[in-house]
Amino acid sequence: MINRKDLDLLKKKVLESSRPIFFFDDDTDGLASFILLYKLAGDGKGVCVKGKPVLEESYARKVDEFMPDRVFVLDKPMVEQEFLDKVSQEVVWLDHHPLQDNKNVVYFNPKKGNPDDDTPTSYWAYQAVKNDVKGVLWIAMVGVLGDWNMSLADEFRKEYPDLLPENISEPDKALFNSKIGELVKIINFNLKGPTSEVMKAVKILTRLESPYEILEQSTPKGKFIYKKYLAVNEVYESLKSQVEVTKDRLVVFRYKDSKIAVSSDLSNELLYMHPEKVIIIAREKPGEVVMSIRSASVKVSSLLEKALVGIEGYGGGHEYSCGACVKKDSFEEFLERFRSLL
Ligand SMILES: [Mn+2]
Repeated sequence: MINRKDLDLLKKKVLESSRPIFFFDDDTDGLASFILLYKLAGDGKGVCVKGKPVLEESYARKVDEFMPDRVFVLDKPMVEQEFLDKVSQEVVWLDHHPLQDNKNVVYFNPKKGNPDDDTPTSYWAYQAVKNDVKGVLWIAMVGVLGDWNMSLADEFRKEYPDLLPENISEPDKALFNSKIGELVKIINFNLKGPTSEVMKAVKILTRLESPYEILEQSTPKGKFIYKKYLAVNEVYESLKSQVEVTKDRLVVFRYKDSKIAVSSDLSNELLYMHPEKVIIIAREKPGEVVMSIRSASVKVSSLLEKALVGIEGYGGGHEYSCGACVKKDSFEEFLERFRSLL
């Protein structure tokens, strides 16, 4: 866990910044972490870091352009040391992925206290700001649940019993069978597509006051977010309908780059529908194939590690849910190896 003293230090760092910049991961956990800290700061700029788990050196240019007084990195598993060395401002990094040993950074991670603590970034951001920023529990819940975690469920249920029914205690049930799960999907789909569009949606999301603005489309801002979701969902549903599930234990679905990356979402939903299968959703990009791999019972991250030996590519993640990228020419060989390991 991250103790109270560190959470207060994080809060102090945010409050003392008059012009902070926030680099956040392109999922609901990253986004919620940003919105929570941004609301505490009352000012600043958010940058959604898409596509890769690492914050690369090239993002130092964004820092030079904006000239912030402090830099925050939220929910990114890795940061290139060159980025930290280039940036002259203090960098504060809040994350919950496996511990890194970078220098020149103030690093908050629950794994420092307990290596098994996976509690999402937005949970810690919420604990840091909750006494100072009101009405943001639903945003924190969207972030935490989006990472398949129920840490805020009890607190949330008390305030929003209609969005999370009493009988739901598992994250997958909450994600696919409740209003708060629907909200996670809606907000998540607003993070898909071209960065300029994403940032427009993010700006609107920072200004919402209630989840019902979206769920009931009761304000123009809520309507905007819902409409973007519908457009992405159309692409998503069409891809989903093309997936063939046979007797084979391994379900592989390969699709071409359609500007919208939904592999992670699709693999999660397919696993929910077919919990006995091992799922690989592969998106073709020029020259490479990017995959989301899921299973409920097989530790796919160790299969992945073995299958990647000697192949041009990389990957990693959690035991039952991971991602990988291989060169297009190596994809078939990778698949063959993965299948035989399985
Ligand atoms: Mn996360």
